[in-house]
Amino acid sequence: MLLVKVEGARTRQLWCDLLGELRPGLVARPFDAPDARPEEARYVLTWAPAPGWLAGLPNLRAIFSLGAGVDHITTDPTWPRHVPLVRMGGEEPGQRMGEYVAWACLTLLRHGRDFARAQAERRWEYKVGEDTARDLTVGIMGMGALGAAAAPMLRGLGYRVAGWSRTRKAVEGVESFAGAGELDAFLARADVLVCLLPATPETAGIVNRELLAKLRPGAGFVNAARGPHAVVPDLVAALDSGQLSGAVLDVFDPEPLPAESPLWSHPKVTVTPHVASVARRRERARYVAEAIAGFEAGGPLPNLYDPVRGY
Ligand code: NDP
Ligand code: OXD
Repeated sequence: MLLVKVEGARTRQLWCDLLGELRPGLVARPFDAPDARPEEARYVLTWAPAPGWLAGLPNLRAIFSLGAGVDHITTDPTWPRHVPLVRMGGEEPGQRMGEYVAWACLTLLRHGRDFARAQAERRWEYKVGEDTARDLTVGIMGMGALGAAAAPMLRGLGYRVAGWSRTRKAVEGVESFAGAGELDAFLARADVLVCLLPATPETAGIVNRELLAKLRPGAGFVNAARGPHAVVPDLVAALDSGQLSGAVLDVFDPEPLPAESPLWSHPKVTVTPHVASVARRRERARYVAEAIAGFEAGGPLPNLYDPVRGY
């Protein structure tokens, strides 16, 4: 049995219906269904389970995260660490994240925020910048599945692309920087900094005053990873001083972004509600169904969380 624990009774049922269709024989149930027995649960599909809930499932074989990030699961101190934790994968999340990053970089380049404000005030604001994408370097922090998918899309628009990761990468047309020792050189390249890192103790608060000061003056910033990566007062200070010319933010701490946050009304900030890469439900259900099929046939589970790396 697979238990689905996500918000909304109708949504839970939709997941169960899809999983049952894609893997006939798999009994998928909303976690709160009358016949959902914790001791029979072999798999769960979840986003942010209440702390302690996973620990109450004694016979789990795998946990499937609805998202590529799993911090909403691993922040539960009681989550069963001996159970494999599968991060969402497949092709669609990369395509969608690439689209979001491309849009965010272009909206920074082509003054999207200024035009949206001008339109809301019925103002004809003529503004054409000097640069084209070909004049700019996008620096992607986090060259994993999503960063690697975004890079060629940016290249296709004409941007130069640099990537920073823990280990060196060979992605065509992308200058690779690796580890803490190469972070400053990477930052010095970036006209637009894009954060696609996982949330780990090492990456918490990484986009702070010190880091922002190392970017080229007037750089843009895009955060589509996790809210805790960016220190909001430092971000606002960099925007106000002109060190940053603009920011596009999809993720916040907490979410939803509280109404009193200065980010909502900041003239240089575009806010989106954690929508950068939400793959279609059917595609995600297919990924889970295929992973279970492979696992039950004796193969390995894909895209596993590594407790040593923390992502
Ligand atoms: P991956 O695990 O595939 O990639 C993570 C990348 O970050 C890797 O390149 C890794 O390096 C690098 N990295 C991790 N820690 C460090 C570090 N300390 N220093 C330098 N580089 C580091 O993850 P994904 O690409 O699939 O996803 C990235 C994140 O995006 C997710 O964790 C999630 O938080 C966020 N996300 C946001 C979504 C949204 O809609 N806004 C949707 C989906 C995901 P290496 O390659 O060397 O291991
Ligand atoms: C995430 C996701 O991890 O939506 O944010 O996949």
